Amino acid sequence: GERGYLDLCKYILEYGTKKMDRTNTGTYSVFGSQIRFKLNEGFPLLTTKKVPFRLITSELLWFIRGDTNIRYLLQHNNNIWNEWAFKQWVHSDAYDGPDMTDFGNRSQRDASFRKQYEEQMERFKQNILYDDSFSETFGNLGNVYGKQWRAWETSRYETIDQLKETVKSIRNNPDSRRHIVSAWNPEDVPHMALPPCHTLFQFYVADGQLSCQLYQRSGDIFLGVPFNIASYALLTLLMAHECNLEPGEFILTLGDAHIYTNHAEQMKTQLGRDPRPFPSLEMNKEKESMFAFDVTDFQLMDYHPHPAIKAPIAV
Ligand code: THF
Repeated sequence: GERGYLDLCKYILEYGTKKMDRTNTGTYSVFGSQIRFKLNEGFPLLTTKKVPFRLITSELLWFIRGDTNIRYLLQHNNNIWNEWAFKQWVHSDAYDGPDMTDFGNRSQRDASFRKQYEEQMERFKQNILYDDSFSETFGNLGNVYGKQWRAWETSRYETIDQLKETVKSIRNNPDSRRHIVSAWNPEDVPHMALPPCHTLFQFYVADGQLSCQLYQRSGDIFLGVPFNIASYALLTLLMAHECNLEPGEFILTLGDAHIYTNHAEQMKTQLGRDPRPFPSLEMNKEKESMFAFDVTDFQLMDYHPHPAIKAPIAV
């Protein structure tokens, strides 16, 4: 169940160090922790608050496609990466609207600014969706997950499809200890808007079961981590399906695990709720390859969460 997640939340609130961060929001933080989920005991989508599963599927399929442009996400009404692309636009010479410096923090403090921000964001989304050249320039987040997973660039000007190589190695050499996909490309890091939080993952095969462990360098425990858990659990199910294995465990290992100070009240509300059984997930088994899956190929069953809890994302 989600006990491991809830215990970590409680621990961070109680013992976390108060620490400033990149976004100037402030966090409670601990370094080095681990949560485990047995994937045959249900699909690990939190029940102590409602987590929007459809956003998780479209984001994961976006990574798997090797796509780094938010247009695909917007076409699926998924807004979780907008702020990152928006930032590139409002800081460029092409931007002609009101000053959007530090929009993340200002839009929370200042209602009239918030209105301006929402107008500009709406204009931005329409441009991404319907203007090809605008979306090429400002919708692309650079060498983020999709790029590193599917087309890592080598010094010989070749590309490595880490995901397909990993499928091959799991199938041909299941006992290998090298089933690894790395999103952390040190050459690219200085040039990225947001260096990858999910740094590296490894698969492991034993007793006909496929397990996955993710090393996440930085985890936004309230907003991001519930997404990250479900996303990698889904990736493990897809990989197991593709390699004719049963799903084993998903293990999340966290570097800097933090609760933003402006999420603390929401976190306490969530901690006051009793967890319910995890839902189950049905996938379209007619599709053999994870590269062929579509958002409509997943069906979540028996998901009965407590209500959603709103919180602002730190940008
Ligand atoms: N930035 C920060 N500060 N935290 C993150 O977790 C994070 N991500 C991705 C990139 N930058 C990040 C984006 N992932 C939500 C969830 C995951 C995100 C971004 C935003 C979010 O706001 N979720 C809401 C619902 C939103 C909606 O319905 O549209 C929620 O209540 O869960 C780390 O992967």
